[in-house]
Amino acid sequence: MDFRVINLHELGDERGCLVALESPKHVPFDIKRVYYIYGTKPDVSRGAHAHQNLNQLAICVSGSCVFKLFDGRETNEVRLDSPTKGLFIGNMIWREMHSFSEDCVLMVLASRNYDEQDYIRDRDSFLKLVNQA
Ligand code: T46
Repeated sequence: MDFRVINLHELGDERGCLVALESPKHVPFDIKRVYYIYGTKPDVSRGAHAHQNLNQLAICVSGSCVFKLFDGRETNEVRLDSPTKGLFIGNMIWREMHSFSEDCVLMVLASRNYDEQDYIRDRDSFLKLVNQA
């Protein structure tokens, strides 16, 4: 499955911490877009889609949440709970995010501009596409 956890190097001194993200040094694609998700209500699940052509790196810069990833065969769960933990997600991975903490700020770096046509939001269509590949 095209995902992996990337440990982000923390630069710190007596004043506190800093994480710098540069592509291609730390992020394995050119960054075209950044968005962040916060104020997610308790018990809410987000996502429930896949992307046809998009690489992303997700980081909980505050708080925590869980990504459930599915490639049509296997399911994996990754808990993001540190600003030094990045989750890279490639193409054709169905993702759902849940268990958001109240203070969660989920920042996502993306390789392409926003394009609704790139989303597969219907699970049956996703399953058909991955099973024929
Ligand atoms: C993903 C997961 C991790 C925009 O207008 N521009 C954007 O760049 C994005 C990301 C979203 N939007 C609009 C589209 C919807 O009207 O914002 C609204 C909420 O987006 P969505 O329901 O797709 O959000 P999530 O949390 O379900 O999914 C998001 C990303 O869309 C998706 O690419 O992989 O986070």
